[in-house]
Amino acid sequence: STVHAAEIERTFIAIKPDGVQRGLISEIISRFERKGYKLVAIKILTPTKEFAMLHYDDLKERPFFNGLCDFLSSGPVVAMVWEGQGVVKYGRKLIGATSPHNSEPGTIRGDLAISVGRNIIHGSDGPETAKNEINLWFKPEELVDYGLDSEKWLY
Ligand code: 3AN
Repeated sequence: STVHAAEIERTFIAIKPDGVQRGLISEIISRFERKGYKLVAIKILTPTKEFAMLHYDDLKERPFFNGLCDFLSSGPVVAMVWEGQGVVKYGRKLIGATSPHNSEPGTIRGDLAISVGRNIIHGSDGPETAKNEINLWFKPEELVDYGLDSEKWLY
């Protein structure tokens, strides 16, 4: 079926410094790609601490906030935007529960991580957060457009 541009759902996914250092970039990308999602933006950068604090602003009251921001800004991060039907919610499913102790085998964290403070990947937790995070990390011109019929062979 034809999907109109306004309906195309996008989410922000980041491979955190531990995932990059452990050589898990291709493993993580391949899980999203094989599912049928489209990569519409990607870059690698080391965020500043100030930028990490903006990204995690909703967690600023939590006791682990400072350490979390130190960690996110400690090395290269792969920032991505993925697109496709249900990608926000299903992306969270691919990622698995926040604590790797609770994430099921078959999920990224369930298969690849053991510690909540080093859980290798971030994914937007809802459609509004996704929009805000995409705007924070990317300029509009950094996102590619696959066209209106880009999903015709998938669904
Ligand atoms: P998620 O990343 O699954 O959306 P959030 O938004 O609750 O989970 O937490 C954001 C990040 O904060 C987590 N990915 C994790 O790295 C870190 N975090 C969450 N809870 C803890 C905790 N109890 N101790 C240390 N870090 C934590």
